[in-house]
Amino acid sequence: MPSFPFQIAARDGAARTGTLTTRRGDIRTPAFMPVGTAATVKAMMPESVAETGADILLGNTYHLMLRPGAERIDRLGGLHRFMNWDRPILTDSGGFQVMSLASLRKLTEDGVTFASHIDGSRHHLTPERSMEIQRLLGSDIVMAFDECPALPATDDQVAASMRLSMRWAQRSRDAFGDRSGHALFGIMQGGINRELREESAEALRSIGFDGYAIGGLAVGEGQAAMFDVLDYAPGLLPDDQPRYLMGVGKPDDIVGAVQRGVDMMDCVLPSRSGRTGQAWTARGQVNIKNARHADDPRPLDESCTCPACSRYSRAYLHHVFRAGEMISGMLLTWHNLHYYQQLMAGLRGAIAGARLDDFVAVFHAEREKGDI
Ligand code: PRF
Ligand code: ZN
Repeated sequence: MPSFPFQIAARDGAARTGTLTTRRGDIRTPAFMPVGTAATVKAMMPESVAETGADILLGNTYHLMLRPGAERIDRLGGLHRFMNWDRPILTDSGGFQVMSLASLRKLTEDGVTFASHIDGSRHHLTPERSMEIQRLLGSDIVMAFDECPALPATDDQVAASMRLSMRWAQRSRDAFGDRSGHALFGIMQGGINRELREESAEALRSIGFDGYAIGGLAVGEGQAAMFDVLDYAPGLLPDDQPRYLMGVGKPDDIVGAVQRGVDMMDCVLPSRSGRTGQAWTARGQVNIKNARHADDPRPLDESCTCPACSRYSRAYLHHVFRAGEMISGMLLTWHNLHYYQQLMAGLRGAIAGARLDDFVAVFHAEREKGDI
């Protein structure tokens, strides 16, 4: 029995819309999860994140184990209480972040030893320790401990890495045990190789998880190669359980992934790009730094109801970005998260109404027009 009931309300082609029910509230799918790496979605109050329409946040084992420490968060009542977010939290398991952020990494069958990117201190992370950290944090959806090979990689390297991740998936399952009210998701690897993806899916299905993630994509292979994998990978996973595509993506990546049967996604893009002056709208990307906005009294996006668009002009957003004011990152992050959640709501409505193809056609046509 999966820990969380997953009710699929409607389907359109390979796409699905439904609800994942947790003790901390419902997650409407397809769902976009904002990233709250260091126990905060940067530049946002948690109640504002909820107002954008987010049902669930992503947290990170790697960052929180280093600072402020999982045992400390546990003593302070868990991550939800610590960061004042009472809805569901999914935590990534740490291996992927070690490989992209830490130095002096040493990978063995047991796990990975590394030096902190913050102070150089030495740490060891294993499937068992990752499960313990995610338990101490109080994570609702725990991710299995995996390894994602850096590109470029040969088929032999990708195969060896995937098989290690599958052995770690079994150890994650064993260490997680039986925790009612908490779900454990497995992570498929295998790069862009179909046989390896099939082998990985089979290994995960025979272990048995509450949901299944597709890892190892959006790591530099490009959208066409990613979509080629997504044409078959979701279909290798149980149809009646949630499928989560990790670290994706741009709005058009999200739309393509949902069309191919993905139920959940996360990405730093809307929050990170908000802090660098990039806004996402139905008309594509807007760079608020650009001098053309300096005298523009119009809102960033005429059709958007977020605070940045309903209360401020492009000229103001341009000014505060140029002046380095903190409200710049706050307003653009709010707008970007709002836009992403509106996109997800649009996708859910279109799937429910069996008009996803029309929705996607309009999505692409609007972007073709460009920002005015
Ligand atoms: N594994 C884990 N986290 C991830 C990934 C992965 O493969 C990716 C790949 N896009 C992002 N985050 N554990
Ligand atoms: Zn807006």
